Amino acid sequence: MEKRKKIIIDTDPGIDDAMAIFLALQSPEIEVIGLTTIYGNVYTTLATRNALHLLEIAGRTDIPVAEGSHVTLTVCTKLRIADFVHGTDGLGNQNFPPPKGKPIEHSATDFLTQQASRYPGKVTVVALGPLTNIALAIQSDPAFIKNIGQIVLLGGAFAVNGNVNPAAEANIFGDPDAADVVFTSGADILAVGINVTHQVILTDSDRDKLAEMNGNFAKYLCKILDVYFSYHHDAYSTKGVYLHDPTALLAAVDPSLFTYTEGVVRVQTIGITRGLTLFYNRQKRFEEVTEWNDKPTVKVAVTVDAPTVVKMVMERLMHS
Ligand SMILES: [Ca+2]
Repeated sequence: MEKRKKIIIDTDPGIDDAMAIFLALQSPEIEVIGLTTIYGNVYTTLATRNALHLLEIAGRTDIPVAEGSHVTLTVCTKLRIADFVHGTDGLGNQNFPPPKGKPIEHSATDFLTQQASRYPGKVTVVALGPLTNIALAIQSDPAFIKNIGQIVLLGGAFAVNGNVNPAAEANIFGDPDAADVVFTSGADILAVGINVTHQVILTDSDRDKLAEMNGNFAKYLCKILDVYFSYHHDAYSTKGVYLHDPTALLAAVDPSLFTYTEGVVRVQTIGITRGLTLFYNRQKRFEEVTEWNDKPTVKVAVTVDAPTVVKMVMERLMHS
């Protein structure tokens, strides 16, 4: 049992976050030791409420929820909230009753640094929202980047257009300063961008199959997925939805489903390209000193075995 990878999911639930959380709980390879919350799809207060609610649906109230930052790393309160993608409640406008549980006393940042130092090298953070909490953990505890096993993050648009605007992907756009801190921190990082997750589509017919299942998770997800499917039909004309967060979660469960490249990533923090993730492949050695020099490298996912990812998502969420 101790061979199971310990996972903390940093999340802004969010419909695909809900799928990723359930998927994590259904994955025998990993042990979810906590959820930390962040704004993104909804404000942080609602993200915390939704995280508690999802654990109650799953019957896993033994898992602690630590509330994260309400503002960006630069203490900006003007946040971009994607409630038009996920519903105003973040969970498909179902107006679920409030959860009975409460978040723990510790902040997300404290929880992250404490767990990393308690199990050095053994904890993987799966970051499914803007990276504020992770950046705060890096800044508040110099040992965090050494103690944390790996940070698998859903973020960035590598050599493709973003999904907030042509430059930026939503999680990075949510807090570009935090993202740049994380990418240049020296921690072991695997970034899964929308160049990869846009290959992983849960189709309308997959969803119909899910609807026929009696499993607890399948039933619940079918209720909340309507809003998400409508948004995708309108915004992308796809016959399905992108499995952003579940795909990133599976990168922590089974990295062999992906190929990746390694290089330096910097994030644009100002101007019309704010939130742009720029990957330096190190194939040219530049004469002049650049902002990419002497920065640690990160892994960036390049390809994904999409059929297997979809199959795993379906199988694990069907049976519960
Ligand atoms: Ca998310």
